[in-house]
Amino acid sequence: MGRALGNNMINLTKYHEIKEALNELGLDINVIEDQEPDAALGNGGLGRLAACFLDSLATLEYPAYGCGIRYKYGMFKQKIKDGYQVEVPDNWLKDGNPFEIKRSEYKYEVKFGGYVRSYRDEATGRDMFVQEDYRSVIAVPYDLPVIGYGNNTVNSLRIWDAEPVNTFNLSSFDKGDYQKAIEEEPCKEHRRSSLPNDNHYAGKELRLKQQYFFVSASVQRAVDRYKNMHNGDVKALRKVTFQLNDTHPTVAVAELMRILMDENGLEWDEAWDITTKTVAYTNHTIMAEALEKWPIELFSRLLPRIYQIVEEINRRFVEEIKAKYPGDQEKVRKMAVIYDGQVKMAHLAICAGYSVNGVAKLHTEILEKQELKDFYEMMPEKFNNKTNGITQRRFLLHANPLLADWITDKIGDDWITNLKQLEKMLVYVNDEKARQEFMQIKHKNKVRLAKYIKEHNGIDVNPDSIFDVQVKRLHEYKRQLLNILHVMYLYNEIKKNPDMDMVPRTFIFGAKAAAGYKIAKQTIKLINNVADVINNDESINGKIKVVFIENYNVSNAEIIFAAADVSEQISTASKEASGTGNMKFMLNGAITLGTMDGANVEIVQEVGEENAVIFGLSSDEVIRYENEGGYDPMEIFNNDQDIREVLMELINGKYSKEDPEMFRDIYNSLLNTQEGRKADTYFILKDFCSYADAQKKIDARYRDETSWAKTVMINSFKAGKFSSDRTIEEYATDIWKLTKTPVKLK
Ligand code: NBG
Repeated sequence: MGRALGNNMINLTKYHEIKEALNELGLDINVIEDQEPDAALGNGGLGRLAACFLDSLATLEYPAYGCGIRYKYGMFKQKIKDGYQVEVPDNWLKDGNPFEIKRSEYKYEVKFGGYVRSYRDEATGRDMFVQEDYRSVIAVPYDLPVIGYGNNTVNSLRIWDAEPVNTFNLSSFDKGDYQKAIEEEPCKEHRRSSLPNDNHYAGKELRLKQQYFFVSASVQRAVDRYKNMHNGDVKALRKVTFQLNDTHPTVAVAELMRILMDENGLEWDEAWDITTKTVAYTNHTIMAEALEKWPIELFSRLLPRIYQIVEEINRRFVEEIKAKYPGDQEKVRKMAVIYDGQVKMAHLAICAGYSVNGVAKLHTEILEKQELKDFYEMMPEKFNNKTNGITQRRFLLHANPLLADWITDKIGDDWITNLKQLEKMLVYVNDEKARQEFMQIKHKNKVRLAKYIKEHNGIDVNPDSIFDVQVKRLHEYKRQLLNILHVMYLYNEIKKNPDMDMVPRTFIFGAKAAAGYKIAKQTIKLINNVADVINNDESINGKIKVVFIENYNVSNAEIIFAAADVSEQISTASKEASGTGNMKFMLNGAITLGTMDGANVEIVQEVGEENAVIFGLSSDEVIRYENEGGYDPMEIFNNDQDIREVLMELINGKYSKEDPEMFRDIYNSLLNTQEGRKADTYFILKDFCSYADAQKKIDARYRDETSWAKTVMINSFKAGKFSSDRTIEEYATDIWKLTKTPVKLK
């Protein structure tokens, strides 16, 4: 979520007044805002997208809740020590949180473990199921108000905390197992810390526990609330949607079935009819390692009743597959919810959901043609695309007050709730004075970032250099490595040719690596070591500087986006489902240097090819190599002198005098097939030359001040499509089928 104070003042439309009042008191609003810790309840684009959606839902007055966990420790704080990432716990609640309201009146019990006892209910003649000998946790909600922009609508982000059950688990206690009953303190782990992986699923039991914990509580509450408002009638629940944000909350499918059948007495068919009209699924990645699959043993031990229900869903679904494709066992193997000893959460979400959407056009096409092909063939009507967006309230109005005020002076403030209005600014692209003003604002924002970098990293950067920025989670597919290898190459070029004519460039990185992701952490160390060598080499006259900004988070991101000239969006084509940083850079007037991946494709479509710099393999080419082979990075290494030189520097101690072997793993990952993983899985060497060319184009284009200003202004003013307001309107209309005028409930 980032910080709440600034955003709340903005959405109450009182930011300017409060700022002035504080000024009169001799207080600086920024200093006050800096006192608040970021609520780091997620870990990357997936979580921040949800935060933007909440802002848009409230602004558009749609009644919606965000549901999550009140983690005691959020995403770790990153310290850089000696060039290495060190993870420090983020105790964000230690001084209390003024932006939350505890709602003890909405407590729920969540049950884990034990076994399922069944009996026949003589009165109804139905088989009933009860969980016995379980351990339970009490889920207590805290509501964080989500304020709509200037409209008196306040929605809630509801995050669940875990408290111990007052009475001990009775059956353990009866068996004299007192020690067991008190020792386990089952509540703690359910909210201990957020899990730091982005686009990677580690299969930890804790994760499934946390998922069921908050999903069960949220669904129980939603059903109760609905019944309270509809005279106890649960049957019209289909008016509600549970929009599953990736597969993480997919256990909601079975939990809803359980609540409808076991607690409300519905028959399977009735419950299934409701469930399949209330659940919808958004897919956020095609990365194989991100797909959640739970071993049956773990799943059924932790959630015995839920497992029974999933088994029955699977049995019926497999029947359907067989009916549609008689004799085709391959289809069953590829599509079943339970197969090979595993429960496949994406398959559960698709088979139960009434909608399946991707998060950018290209991503949705890849889902339909590749990853989810069989499902698309069987139920094409469920599939649709909802290209991601960002909220301009945080990422322009709050993050970049100079630009926001300048725009408002020119066209009024309608853009705050209708970002397409920015197109009215396009007339200023051909206005010399306006161009100068735009670039002066960019310059001031670069000075602001330079100050931040000086204070936090102790490095002097030149605001007249090109600020070339890559900030996002560290992942091999995002290819921070390609960026830093190119910096190493450029450094070699300058050393060979000290008079080389180039615009000074500051390469800025910011990224957290998952604590257990070795090669990602090694990449951070490499960036810092390269920075150390280059920044201390006076012979290059400050032509390049490299900065790694510690602890990249929502708050410093706001400062970074506003100051960027170049937006690095260089993922291996097909791997980045959408990206949202790309949109934040664009909105603030940066040019995209990127591959044709994720939402970059649509950004280029909006601004025109001439207003972006595109390079590298296309997603089709990548997918073809992956399926058919034919790529050999060693061939490039052997034939390209510059690339070989750079790669040798990974293992000759140039950037690691104390230990020349320090970057051996990175070197190996590029050149050697290891443990079933192909050499250079992410096509870094393959794309290197075209990336270096693209970088040359950036240099050349920046020299032409007029045309550069035009380009970055066009980027900003054509960002209208990428407002999360547009995305949410699409969800509301196409998926949830909500009416345009929301009904105000008493
Ligand atoms: C991420 C993708 C991004 C995308 C966000 C939001 C996961 C699983 N996926 O490309 O990698 O922008 O989701 O959709 O974190």
